[in-house]
Amino acid sequence: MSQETDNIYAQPHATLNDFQFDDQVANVFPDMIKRSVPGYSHIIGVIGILAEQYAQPNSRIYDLGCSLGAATVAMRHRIHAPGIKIIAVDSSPAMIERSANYLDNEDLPIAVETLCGDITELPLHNCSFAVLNFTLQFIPLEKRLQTLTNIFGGMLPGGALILSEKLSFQDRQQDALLTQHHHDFKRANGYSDLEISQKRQAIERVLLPETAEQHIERLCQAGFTQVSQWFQSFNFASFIAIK
Ligand code: GEK
Repeated sequence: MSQETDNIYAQPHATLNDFQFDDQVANVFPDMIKRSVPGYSHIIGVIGILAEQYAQPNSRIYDLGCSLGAATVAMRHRIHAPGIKIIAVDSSPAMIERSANYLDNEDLPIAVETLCGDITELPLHNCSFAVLNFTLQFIPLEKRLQTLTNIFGGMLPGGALILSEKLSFQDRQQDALLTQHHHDFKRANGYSDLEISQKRQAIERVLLPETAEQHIERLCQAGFTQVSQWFQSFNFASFIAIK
């Protein structure tokens, strides 16, 4: 996978267009996400461990908004159950082209199918484990419940969904503090103030964070019976929801 450094916002941009998952972003994505999302590598590792636990023989696993397929790779290396197929889906052709190229050349027994498409319209079935790792935050608010209900509907009893998201907080002071510390994290990872502020402006109409309470309530509304937040670092969190 690409080793390129993310310097997309290092120089002043005359106009800041909305952030897009295009070729430029796909080329630097592994560096961008590791330096921007606290706990990202940890979450990817845990997704592998959980997939191993929840994968039911002869079922499917969905990596929804897979980007370059990091979660798929982690799961593929750990799952032992027979007859598993991983479906890795992303709406960005730039991401899917690169992930397909990498995943097709990995010589491992777990089958992987890559699909370029919109996860809000994806038919799911026979699913024992699904991953929304920092993807739901890019889905329009009005489509989020339907997307989760659809995942729940395609899931086998005992199946699990991992939902990781950037969070907002109802308490303004808490929101400001954790945002500030997230920026400290980015600065410590080599991003300048200009990069942080330009990225923030480019992404604010595209990435719509919600509170942990909103996520938990929606997961329950979609039908999941047991919902737990298992991870948080500053304003980034991950939930597990079980059918
Ligand atoms: C990882 N999960 O490395 N349908 C399909 N894909 C979508 C949609 C949609 N409607 N909307 C956005 N995406 C990955 C990281 S990145 C998170 C996920 C981030 C895709 C989008 O193209 C992008 O690749 C991904 O969701 C979000 O574990 O960049 O913060």
